[in-house]
Amino acid sequence: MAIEQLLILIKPDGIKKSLTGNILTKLSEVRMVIIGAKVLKVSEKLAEEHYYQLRDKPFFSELVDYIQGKIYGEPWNRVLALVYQGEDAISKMRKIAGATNPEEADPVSIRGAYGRITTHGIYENVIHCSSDSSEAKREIELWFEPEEIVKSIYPTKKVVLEKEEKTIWA
Ligand code: IDP
Ligand code: MG
Repeated sequence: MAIEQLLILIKPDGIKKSLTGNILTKLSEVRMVIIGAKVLKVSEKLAEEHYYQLRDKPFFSELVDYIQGKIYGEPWNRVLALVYQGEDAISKMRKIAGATNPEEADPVSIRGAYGRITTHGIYENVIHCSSDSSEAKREIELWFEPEEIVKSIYPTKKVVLEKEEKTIWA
């Protein structure tokens, strides 16, 4: 069995329903370690890149709005992004997450217990969970900078940035 890492997102419906604690408790059952975590507002570009494999689906634009929390507005329009690592992490986490369609998901899985299908037909299934190790690598590299992860997981390189503007504490 391999040591794997994966991206978990607590989606805006999970944030709005105040499920962060419940979801983290559920995820902790399989004893993976958190190696990265942050809260962020999802840009349209990030949303589209994250779900690019679904770009031809009829629900794509609603899905892009959903992951940005547009329908909820402030202060729910954000996600909690986490990188977990551990033995066989992806299949273990997917099992606790449950099936994509919350109505078909095991009722004790996260999606089965907390998800719903909206009247617009979007599966609001409260978390995202990478589905294989190549998708996990693509997603972690999309959502996180190398220095935001407390372990070295993928190859990195050094670049010198000039004239880069940065906000620091005043
Ligand atoms: P996954 O999240 O279980 O990996 P994907 O097929 O990658 O499932 O789909 C990404 C997200 O798009 C789902 O979590 C769900 O929110 C939404 N979604 C997927 N398929 C459908 C569908 O048939 N109808 C409505 N929403 C869907
Ligand atoms: Mg997927």
